[in-house]
Amino acid sequence: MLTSEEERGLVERLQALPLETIVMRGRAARRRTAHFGWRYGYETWRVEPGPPTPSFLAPLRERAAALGGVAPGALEEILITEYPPGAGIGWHRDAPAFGVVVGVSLLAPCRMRFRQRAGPGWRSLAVPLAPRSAYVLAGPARTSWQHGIPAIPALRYSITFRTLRTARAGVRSGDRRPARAGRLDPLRARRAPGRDQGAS
Ligand SMILES: O=C(O)CCC(=O)C(=O)O
Repeated sequence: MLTSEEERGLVERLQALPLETIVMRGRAARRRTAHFGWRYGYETWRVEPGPPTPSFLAPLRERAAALGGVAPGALEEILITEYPPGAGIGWHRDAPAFGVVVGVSLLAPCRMRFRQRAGPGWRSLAVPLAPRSAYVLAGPARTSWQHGIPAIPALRYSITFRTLRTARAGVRSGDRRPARAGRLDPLRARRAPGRDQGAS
């Protein structure tokens, strides 16, 4: 998706952004984020108008839109996430207010894991995310599978572009809440490195 030079340039820009620590259920996560277009409240589960998209992200949004099969302007929300070494993201589905997701992965490689209920347990699989690659979450991968990224040993950034299913401000959307793996399946919960969420 990107050359190494483009990746370097983007990372420099991302590092200059005012990234904020995520606080969920009163606990600070290890990853930091910035939202553009729309802002998702990790404590309120609300989607609200956010700051305008910086112009340096416009060319990448065009490429992401082509990959996701949507118009660039439809990718109304941009989420920048910085994962310091040791950070990941627990099992979740993105809030239902969002539609198609196109993600761009920078710096450290990682594995994106997916799981879906299958009888009393889970069916799961993992997809490697190489540096400078992109992925699309749409259809069942977006709506009926949860995803998560186990802790990464080195710095990684992701830029996720998302369409909005409802353009109303103040949409309350409870689905971004991380899955409580322990409540759903204690055996897997013990094994799942990404389940910590609040500490990710
Ligand atoms: O870092 C990524 O590529 C995925 C981020 C993600 O799953 C999220 O923010 O909901």
